[in-house]
Amino acid sequence: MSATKNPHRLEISHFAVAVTAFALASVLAVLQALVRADVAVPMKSESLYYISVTAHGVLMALVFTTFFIMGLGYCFARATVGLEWTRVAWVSFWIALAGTLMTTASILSGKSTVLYTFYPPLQAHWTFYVGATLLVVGSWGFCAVMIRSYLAWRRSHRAEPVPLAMHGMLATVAIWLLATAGLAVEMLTMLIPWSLGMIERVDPAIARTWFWWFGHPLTYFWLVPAYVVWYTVLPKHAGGRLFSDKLTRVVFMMFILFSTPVGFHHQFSDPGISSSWKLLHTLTTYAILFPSFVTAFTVTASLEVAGRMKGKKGLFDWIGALPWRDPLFSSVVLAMLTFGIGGFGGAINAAYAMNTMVHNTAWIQGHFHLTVGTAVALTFMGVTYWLLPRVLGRELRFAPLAAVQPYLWFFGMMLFSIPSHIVGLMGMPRRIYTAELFGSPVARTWQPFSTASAVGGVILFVSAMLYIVVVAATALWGRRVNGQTIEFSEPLEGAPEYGLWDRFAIWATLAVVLIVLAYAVPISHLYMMERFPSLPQMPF
Ligand code: HAS
Ligand code: CU
Repeated sequence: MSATKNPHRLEISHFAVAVTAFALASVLAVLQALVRADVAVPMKSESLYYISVTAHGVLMALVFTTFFIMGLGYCFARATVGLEWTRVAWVSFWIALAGTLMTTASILSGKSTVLYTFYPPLQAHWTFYVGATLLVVGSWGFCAVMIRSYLAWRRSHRAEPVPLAMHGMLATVAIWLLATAGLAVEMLTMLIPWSLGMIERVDPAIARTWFWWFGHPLTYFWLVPAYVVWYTVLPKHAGGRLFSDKLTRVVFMMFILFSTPVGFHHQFSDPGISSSWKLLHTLTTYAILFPSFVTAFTVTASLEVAGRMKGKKGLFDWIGALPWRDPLFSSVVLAMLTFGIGGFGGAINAAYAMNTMVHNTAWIQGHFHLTVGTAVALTFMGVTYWLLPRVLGRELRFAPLAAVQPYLWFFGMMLFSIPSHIVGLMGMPRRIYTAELFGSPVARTWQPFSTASAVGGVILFVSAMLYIVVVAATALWGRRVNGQTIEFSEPLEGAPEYGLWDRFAIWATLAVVLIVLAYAVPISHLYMMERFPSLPQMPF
């Protein structure tokens, strides 16, 4: 099979961009961890540190994830309902790639050091915002292709539930469309005209509100595709069955419903939003914990089923019967264990009063490296090992490296994140360059924790490089194999029936209603209050 004739070229191109972004961002990450531990890395400077943090955040959180999810979505659509509109998918890919290159160049030029949350009044060069917008426009093309493929399938399958993997990917699409509406308002009415000099000032409070309308569901845009793998691939791969198809559909629909109307849990300390609205967003945030609790139960139960199907009868001996050396299995289970801790931290963040303890401290970077940096990213690495033979038609090279890589990631991340949580509680701010804070005595007590985190960072870097080596070697020199197909888990209770949990339009409409309830009044308050918009600020 020559590369040009591979039927999976579309998916492979997306994965290639994702893995390249991941590799670049991993190099930046280890340098940052060393700077924080006060190690004399070459060309160490404040400005380079912040350029690096911006590039790392954008490449990991926005580029690696988005391209990986689009590639995975196309794979799952092709394997379940068939892929329509592939030409639109290709055009969208090139738009997203052009946007990514534009934003990356803008950051590396030093003119757009605004971190991955790009809060005004920090201002980036217009190419940063336009590039990011193009990435999103490309992702909308992906959404259109997924919806079109679903509708084409639905015409000839009127009373059937959509295959579960596609169900989860469609939930991802719905979450993304609702989320990016907020980002579009921020970009088009505020940041782009402001960076082009068409308006002089923007209001940081309003910009942050539109940003977090987008920013929280963004985290579920990352998480839900990982859950799709946990539910629809892992049980089968481990030799078992999915505990409940119906519960899984409930979970995906709950994510559509509750992902967006929670953004104020990132803005508890922001002025201009009354505490009752913040409390409402706390309550909706607690509602969104529910589908993750169900996931913890259902996926673990499915693994127990796998162990039992291998003949284990004791209370815990089924755990030992699971395929711990298999890189997809170990990646996902370690991702789950990590998410148990990250989710617990999330519940603390979401508690209106407790948030003041952790907000803007190193705790937050600890939290999101457990969630997006492991629950999601480690799942995606495991998926890569599973998918490469299936989409490239090549056997995994250096399989023993792939077997140890997830464990290294897990240990590295524990060493990185647990000290970040502790030192955050001790008061260390997040996003600071100088490890010693101009000789402050309290900052000295933080240093051992930053050093431990840096050791974790080095282990993570080694793990990331093992991943890159396996992927590159497989793509270039993997032995050709045929006949590896994408297969999904069978549910324990038999074939599912078409019902309420397949009615996307109902759940998406309810989601819009909830968003309006949660945001219409506080956003209109923000626009009606006397405003004090800000001139642009550049850090250097
Ligand atoms: Fe978060 C900040 C609240 C989940 C990402 N979050 C962030 C930021 C990021 C992020 C990037 O309420 C920083 C943004 C910035 O730069 O300012 N987060 C939550 C809550 C959840 C949550 C309530 N976060 C995520 C996920 C993310 C993510 C998922 C990315 C993918 N987060 C917050 C809040 C803030 C925040 C505040 C703002 C803080 C501030 O002040 O700035 C929940 O969705 C978590 C639910 C999870 C669970 C755990 C379920 C456990 C499972 C596995 C169990 C495993 C078992 C082991 C049983 C309830 C599913 C099985 C073992 C075997 C052997 C089988
Ligand atoms: Cu959030």
